[in-house]
Amino acid sequence: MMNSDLISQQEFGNNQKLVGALAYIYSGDENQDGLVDSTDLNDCDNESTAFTAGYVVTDMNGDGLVDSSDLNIIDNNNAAFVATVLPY
Ligand SMILES: [Ca+2]
Ligand SMILES: [Ca+2]
Repeated sequence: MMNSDLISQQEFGNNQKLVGALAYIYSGDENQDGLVDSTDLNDCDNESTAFTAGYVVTDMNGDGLVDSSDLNIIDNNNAAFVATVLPY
C-alpha cells in the first residue's frame, strides 16, 4: 500500500492534494460558497490592487499580504475545479 493510498482513505471525498509525504487542504474559496471560481479571483484581485495587508480572507497563503501569490493559488485551484465535498 502506498502512502497516497493511506491518505486518501483518511479524508472524506478524496479532496486533498498530496505533495511528497504530506497532504494539503485546498484553499482559494474566498467567499466560502463551495467553489473556487472567478468571483474568488475577482475579490482577491481587487484587494491585491489595493495592497491589502493583515488577517483577511483574501490572503490565501497566510503571509499577511494580498498579492499575486494568492491570485496564483486561486487561479490554479479554479483551473482544477476545486470544490467542497460534503456527505449527504
Ligand atoms: Ca468561492
Ligand atoms: Ca498572501
